[in-house]
Amino acid sequence: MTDCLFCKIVAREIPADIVLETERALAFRDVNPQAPTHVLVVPKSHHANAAALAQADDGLADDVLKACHDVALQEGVSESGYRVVFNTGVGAGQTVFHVHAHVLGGRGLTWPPG
Ligand code: DGP
Repeated sequence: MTDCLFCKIVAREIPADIVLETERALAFRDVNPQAPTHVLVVPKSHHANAAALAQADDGLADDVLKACHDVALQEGVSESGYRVVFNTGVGAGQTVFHVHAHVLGGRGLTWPPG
């Protein structure tokens, strides 16, 4: 998609601190981190939200979730615990409409989230 911020990051048209790349997913640090580890994991192809990702072909959602866990391992938060969040829809706080998983860790995480 031409006018999508995260498509532009995938295409390297906008810089990002990339921490992991697979054939179909890209992970980069959130510009406004909410925890010591705060990484966004996106499919390289454009899907607006988690519902669209779930309906994508060929296990793309699996690839994104595996990339989340690989990020957690790489960041050293897999043992202490981490959170994977898909804000889905404006009412849930989604502001960028290219689906992205927030991988948060490195501090205590309270429940329920705000
Ligand atoms: P959400 O509110 O769930 O749609 O999350 C969008 C996240 O994207 C938010 O935490 C801030 C992050 N973000 C917005 N613009 C940029 C950017 O240009 N670069 C990076 N790395 N992150 C961004």
